[in-house]
Amino acid sequence: MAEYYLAVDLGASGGRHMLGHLEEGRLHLEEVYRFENKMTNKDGKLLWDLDRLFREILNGMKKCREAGKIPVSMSIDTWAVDYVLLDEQDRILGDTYGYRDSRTQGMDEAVWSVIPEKELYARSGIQKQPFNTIYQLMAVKKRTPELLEQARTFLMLPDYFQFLLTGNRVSEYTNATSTQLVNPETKQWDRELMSMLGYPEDIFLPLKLPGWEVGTLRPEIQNQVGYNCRVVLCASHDTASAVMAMPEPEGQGIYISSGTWSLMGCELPAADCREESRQANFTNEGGYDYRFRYLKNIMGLWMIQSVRREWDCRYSFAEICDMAEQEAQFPSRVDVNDACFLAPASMTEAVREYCRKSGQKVPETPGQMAAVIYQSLAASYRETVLEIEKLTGRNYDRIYIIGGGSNAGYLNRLTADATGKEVYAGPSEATAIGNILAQMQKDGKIENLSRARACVRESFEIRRYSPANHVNERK
Ligand code: LRH
Repeated sequence: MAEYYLAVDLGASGGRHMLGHLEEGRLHLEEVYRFENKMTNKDGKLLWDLDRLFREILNGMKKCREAGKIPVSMSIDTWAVDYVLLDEQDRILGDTYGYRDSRTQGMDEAVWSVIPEKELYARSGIQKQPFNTIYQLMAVKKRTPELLEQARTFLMLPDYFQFLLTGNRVSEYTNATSTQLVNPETKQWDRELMSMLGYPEDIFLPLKLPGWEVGTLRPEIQNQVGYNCRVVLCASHDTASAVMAMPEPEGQGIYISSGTWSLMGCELPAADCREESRQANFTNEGGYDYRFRYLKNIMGLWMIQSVRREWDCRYSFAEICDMAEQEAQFPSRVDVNDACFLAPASMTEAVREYCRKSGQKVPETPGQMAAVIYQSLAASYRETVLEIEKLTGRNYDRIYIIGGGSNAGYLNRLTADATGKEVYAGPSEATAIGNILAQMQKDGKIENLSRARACVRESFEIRRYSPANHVNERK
């Protein structure tokens, strides 16, 4: 009998339940449930609907029973930085904001008035993003200080959902580092920093590593889903799970975890908190086995997802790629990391406006719009490769594109051409795979990360794109 492991992978644009099991050393993956997700605009605030997300988590768990595939364990990962504050009765205090909400405007200055920006980076190794939890908490402190006073527990979103499942409160390390409140040397909460900022330190729980057993399902949950199973921590920051599934055993090479964001970087054994890294806006996120993801956030397929929604989802992603390819000669480019693309009222208008202001040709058709976005993303990948090579003093000959965005064949080719590197694309379900691999390692089914990555390479189709001559073949 196969032993199934369940990954619940919640992304900003959709969630999925994936079951994985091993067969003769290969990982088999099957999707049991999928649902849409997005931040909702409530009275001008961008919020997550956690009740709905939790119902969807349970819906997917029920599907496992219906399929007769009851997992031996499960784990949840989500996007980083967002969190809840719980009161003494474990009820959520206030709204659960999504990271694109503008309440953090000006909060960087407020944090830097306590600890200068350079010092904060040297101490945390985390890049400046307006939405880092450290700035979100400053917004709470400034606007609704009573919530911080009433708070008894701080949990990141995967920790919160796993608390609802098991009744046990646990804080997972990789996702905690995205708060910018963890020290990359001690790998523990930076309680001194918290107290400097006036954040209540006692609401932050001791950090636990992937593989930690959170508990089993509460009786009420068992009744609803029809079974019991263990809940185990994976690397609950989705990007940390995705990078675990890089199909290269030693983790050498540059990766792009491509989804709503493009997270581009390499793995380092220790955080690089030098001033040069800060200036290039590289981050050092905590990873599995205490490896560090030295990477940069690039705006990513969010731009394509947004224009697609504005076109009423008339075209599939594959069609959008094709239309862009037909407009390959369209000349305009945008800086994809410009703040104007983070949460615009209309993405198509934001791209047009950028082109207009910079004196470039304004894209009119969907094909032209997609061409501008894909080509601009590839240009940004090129710059980032140059920065990584300069900052690490190493040359890389390969780029591994993992995650849903690895299906964008046109972008993969553009990336190979723009960077001059061999591009290896896949697996597209990297995050769910990484999630499952952490659970399997806990159970001794797979020895270590290097074996896990070799298993990914042997189990999934990885497509190769060579620069310039566009060779596309099975590795
Ligand atoms: C990708 C991701 C990324 C974070 C962002 C908030 O889903 O977790 O690593 O920077 O969301």
